[in-house]
Amino acid sequence: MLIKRPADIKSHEIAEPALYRDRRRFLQQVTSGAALAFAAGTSSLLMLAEAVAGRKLDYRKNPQLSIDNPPNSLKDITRYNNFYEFGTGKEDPAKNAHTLRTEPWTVRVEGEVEKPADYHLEDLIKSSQLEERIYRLRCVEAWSMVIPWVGIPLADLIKRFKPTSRAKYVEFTTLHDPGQMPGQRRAVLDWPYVEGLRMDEAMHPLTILAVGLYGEVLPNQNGAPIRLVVPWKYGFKSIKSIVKIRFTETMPKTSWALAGPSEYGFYANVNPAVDHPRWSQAKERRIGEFLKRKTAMFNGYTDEVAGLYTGMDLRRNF
Ligand SMILES: Nc1nc2c(c(=O)[nH]1)N[C@H]1C(S)=C(S)[C@@H](COP(=O)(O)O)O[C@H]1N2
Ligand SMILES: [Mo]
Repeated sequence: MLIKRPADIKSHEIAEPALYRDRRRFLQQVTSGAALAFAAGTSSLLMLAEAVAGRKLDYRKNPQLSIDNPPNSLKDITRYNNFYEFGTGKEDPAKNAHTLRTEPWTVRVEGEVEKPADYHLEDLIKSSQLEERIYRLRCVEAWSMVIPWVGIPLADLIKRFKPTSRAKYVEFTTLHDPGQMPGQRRAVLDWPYVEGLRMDEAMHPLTILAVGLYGEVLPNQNGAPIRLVVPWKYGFKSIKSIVKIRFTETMPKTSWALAGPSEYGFYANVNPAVDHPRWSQAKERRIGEFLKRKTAMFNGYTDEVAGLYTGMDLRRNF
C-alpha cells in the first residue's frame, strides 16, 4: 500500500525501485531455477512447491472455485509481502514476522450476534472443511500474484455464529501488540488494522478465511494464523492475523479509508476503470513477469459478484 504521508515522497519513487529489484530477481530465479531443474531431473513445478516448513493441513481441493493461472512460487508469495505491522518494505515481513506468536490464538466474535464468544482457532479449524482455492491477489499498487490458499468459507463460520437481523456489516481487527509487531511502534497507520465487509460480501461463497497456503499452515508474513481473502477486491481488504470479528449495524471505519479517504474506499472492488488518484489501475504486473497484463473488472469475477452491487455507482463507491 502506498499512502500520502510525507509530502516529499512521490509515488514513482516508491514504485520504481521495487520494480527493478524484482526484474533482477526474476532473471536470477529463471536462470538458477532452470539449471537446478535440469541437474536434478525434476520438474520446475515441483521445485516451486518447495516446503513451506509449516504443518501440513487436511483439505480438499476446490477446482471449481480456483482459477487456472499457474501459482506464483512459494518464494514470491512469502518474500514479497505487504504487512505494515512488520515494516513497510516488501521484504520486511519475511525478515521480521518471526516475532509473532500464533499459538495459542483466539478469535473474539462479538457485536450483533447470537453466539458471541472467544473461539480457539484450533477448534474453528478442526470443525471446518478446509478447501484449497487458487486465487489472484491484486494489490492496489498494480501488481498481482496467484496464491493456492487453504481456507474456510467465511459463510460457514458466520452461520455458526448466528448474526442477528441487525447485522449489516462484519468488521475484522488485526492483533495489536507492538511487542510482537514492531511496525506498530511507528504511527504508519492508526493501529490496529481494521477491515470490513458488507454482510452479503462476507457470505459470498468466494470469501474465505485462509489458514494456509501451498497445503501448509500460513507463514507469519502471510497473515498467520488466520487472514481474510476476498478475491474480487484489492489486496488491502484481505486483513491478516485476525483476533476479532465484530458484526455491526453501521459501516466499519476501515484503516485505509481512514488513512486516505480519497484514495481507498470501503468497497475497494478491483475496477480498472477507477484509477487510484496517483496511478492507473488499468494494468497489473504479475510478480515474476515482465510485461503487464490488463486488469479485469472484479479481478475476473464479474459473473459471480456484479449482482452484489446492482444499482450502485462504482465510481463513487470505490
Ligand atoms: N494486518 C494487515 N493486513 C494486511 C496488510 C497489512 O499491512 N496489515 N496489507 C494488505 C495488503 S495492502 C495486501 S496487498 C495484502 C498482501 O498479502 P500477502 O502479503 O499475503 O500477499 O495483505 C493485506 N492485509
Ligand atoms: Mo495491497
